[in-house]
Formats: sequence, structure tokens, C-alpha cells
Amino acid sequence: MARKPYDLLFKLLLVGNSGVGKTSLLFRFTEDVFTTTFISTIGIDFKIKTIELHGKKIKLQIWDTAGQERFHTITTSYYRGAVGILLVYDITNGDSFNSISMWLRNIDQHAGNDVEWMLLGNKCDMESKRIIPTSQGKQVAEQHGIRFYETSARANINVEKAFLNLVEDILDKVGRERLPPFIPPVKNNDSHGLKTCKAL
Ligand SMILES: Nc1nc2c(ncn2[C@@H]2O[C@H](COP(=O)(O)OP(=O)(O)O)[C@@H](O)[C@H]2O)c(=O)[nH]1
Ligand SMILES: [Mg+2]
Repeated sequence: MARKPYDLLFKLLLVGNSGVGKTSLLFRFTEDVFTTTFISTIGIDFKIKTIELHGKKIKLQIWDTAGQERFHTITTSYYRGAVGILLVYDITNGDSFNSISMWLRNIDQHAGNDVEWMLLGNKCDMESKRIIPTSQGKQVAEQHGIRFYETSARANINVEKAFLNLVEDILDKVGRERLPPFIPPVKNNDSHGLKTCKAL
């Protein structure tokens, strides 16, 4: 019998206001590219990237919205089976930061109780346009006891680190609680993308 090409499969999600850079982060992580012209029109449902961590081959199925966040129509089917969520805001956009609580309610309503999530302040390459100080993102993350990174999909800062740390936390949890990994049907497509913005 052929060996399974991976040991675990994790469904991850990107959520956050439209324009914060979710699709750009996904492309940076899965294909190590940054393109300024693609995006909101592509109706992608998810991308796949297989990584190796602690000797395990982990297939990441990473879901991105096709713009539904603009209409607040993200529903249970998007969240179903997700084990990790990257909640993204844009450090140059106050509204996107203020929407965090709305997104948290959404996560609460639709995602499983033991979903692992982290907060990302994206576009940290745009220091001159910054509106949200690093300390504010940090504070929210501390309130919730979760990880926080400032990232840049454009400058490739902390993107891989954020994804990998999320996966690491999920792995710890799976190991601790011996949860069966969620295994949804998979389409195919594989590919690869570290640095620091600020020491956080
Ligand atoms: N300067 C900068 N621009 C970014 C970054 N990430 C995304 N963008 C830009 O922000 C806009 C929205 O990005 P997109 O990925 O479509 O956001 P989404 O709506 O959350 O998926 C696009 O014009 C991107 O080029 C980043 O890290 N730095
Ligand atoms: Mg998008």
C-alpha cells in the first residue's frame, strides 16, 4: 500500500476585514510571492502547503475568503473543521483594528471551542502610515492569551514564522488532548516562504 503523503491535515483560516492583506499573506506563505494586482476577484477557496515539523508531514489546507468578509456573510461552513485561525488587521487602518471584536464574536459563534488562533498586524512595512501602535495589538493578544505578530506580506516579514508557530501550537494541543486530526477531502497543489519586523 502506498504511504500516505502526509501524517496530519490541518484546516487553517484567514479572517479579518477586507483589504488587510489576507490573500497576500496566503500567497506569500504558500508560493512566496507578493503580487499587487491579483486578488479580490479570484474565487479561491483554499490553498495547500505541506510542511515538515518535528518529523511529521503536515498538510495545511488554508482557506481564504473570496471577499465575503465585505458583506459579513462568512458562515459556519467556512469555519467548519478549522483547527487554526489567523485573525488579521492592518496597522495602517484603524477600522480593521476596531473590527477585531466583531471577528472574535464571529469566531465564537461559528468555530469550534478549541480552535487555536493568533492575531496578526499586517503591513508593518508601512511604518510611516502606521495608526495602530505595536503595543495595542500586543495588549489585545495578551487579553486573550494568544500569540501576536506584526507581519508584512509585501516585505516577507514574519509570515512563515506566524503560520509555523500556529501549526506548532496546534500540534502541541493535538498531542496533549490526543484529538483526532480533522481530515477533510483534499484537492492537490503544493509549494514554499522569515525575518523579523520588530522583536515582539
Ligand atoms: N504595503 C503593504 N501592502 C499590502 C500588504 N499586504 C497586502 N497589501 C496590499 O493591500 C491590499 C489588499 O490586500 P489583499 O491581500 O487583497 O487583502 P484581503 O482583502 O484581506 O485579502 C492590496 O493592494 C495589497 O497589495 C503588506 O504587507 N504591505
Ligand atoms: Mg482577499
